[in-house]
Amino acid sequence: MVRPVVTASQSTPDKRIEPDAPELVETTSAELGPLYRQMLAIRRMEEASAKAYSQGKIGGFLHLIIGQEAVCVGAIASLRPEDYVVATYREHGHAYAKGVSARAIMAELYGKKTGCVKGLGGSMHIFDKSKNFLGGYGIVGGHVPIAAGAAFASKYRNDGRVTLCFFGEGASTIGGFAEGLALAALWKLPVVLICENNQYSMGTPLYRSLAVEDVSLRALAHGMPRDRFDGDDVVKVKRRIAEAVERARTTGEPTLIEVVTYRFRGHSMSDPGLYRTKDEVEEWKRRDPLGRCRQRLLDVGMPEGELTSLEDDVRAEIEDAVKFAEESPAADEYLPYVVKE
Ligand SMILES: Cc1ncc(C[n+]2csc(CCOP(=O)(O)OP(=O)(O)O)c2C)c(N)n1
Repeated sequence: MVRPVVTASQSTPDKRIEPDAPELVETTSAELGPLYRQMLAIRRMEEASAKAYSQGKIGGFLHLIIGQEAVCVGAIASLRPEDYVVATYREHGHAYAKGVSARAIMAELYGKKTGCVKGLGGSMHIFDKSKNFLGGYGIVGGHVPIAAGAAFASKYRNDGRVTLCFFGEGASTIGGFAEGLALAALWKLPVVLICENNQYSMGTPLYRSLAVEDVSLRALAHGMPRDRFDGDDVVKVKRRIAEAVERARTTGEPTLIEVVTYRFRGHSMSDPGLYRTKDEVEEWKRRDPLGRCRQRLLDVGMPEGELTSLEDDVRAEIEDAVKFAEESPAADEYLPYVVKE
């Protein structure tokens, strides 16, 4: 059963930017090539970590983003290096797109000293201050006020930075989300709140957890601009998020954006995903954003040979990251761990 979407109240001005446009967004191979490279590297990194996890080389939980890569890659491509990103436990791809190396991420997953959190954070706590990647959080929705706080600091310092905050549709029912949203709107904080609606919170489909399935409508209660579109086309994601980033940077106004997407695998490695039919998963795989991006790259004129060498380069990068993680020393065993500058 799919419930009808409730329309916005007439008394609240709806600052939705533009209706969703189904047609392809114009691009060039110079723009699309690097985006495809990042999406492919994230896909290969996630596949390599799934393999290592099933071999017992990675402990704890492991939440993969396979199928959703266009969202973090497109969104983060609209940022400057000094901008901040705050994400959930499904954040390996976001960290990579923000500039954290595959070596540092993979070593962190392996619990090695050379990881970006010295092997003590693991999969859900990737963090890299030097790249302005502010985590990696395991408490659903608990990181939204943290993102509002980072944006508050930018406003206070007048440093012109923007914060992107990623979360799932399940997080939109949590108190931390409501508090972060309210403060961002009230104080006009330069933050873009991005709901990656992959349609399931663990095994719960969205129609069983949300009375109103359009998460972006929450913006209306706060007089905040909103947007909602599908996450199949990485260039579209980049363009639409860039509008919100620009607004945050120039006017300090926050935006709530919902990107509809799909995860191909279970919630985490221990989830066989029995709550979805094979047909449903196959249908979404057919519109795989990675495959579409590859085809688009050929369509806009990247020669096959160039594409193959890009893909070889990605394979080598991820193989190197795995080797690096395997050969690195284990994290220090004893806590409390004192981080020295
Ligand atoms: C406060 C809190 N409640 C419950 C959990 C257990 N939990 C972990 S992930 C998750 C589902 C969240 O779904 P969603 O926000 O849609 O993100 P997705 O995993 O789909 O990316 C839940 C309930 C948690 N980590 N934190």
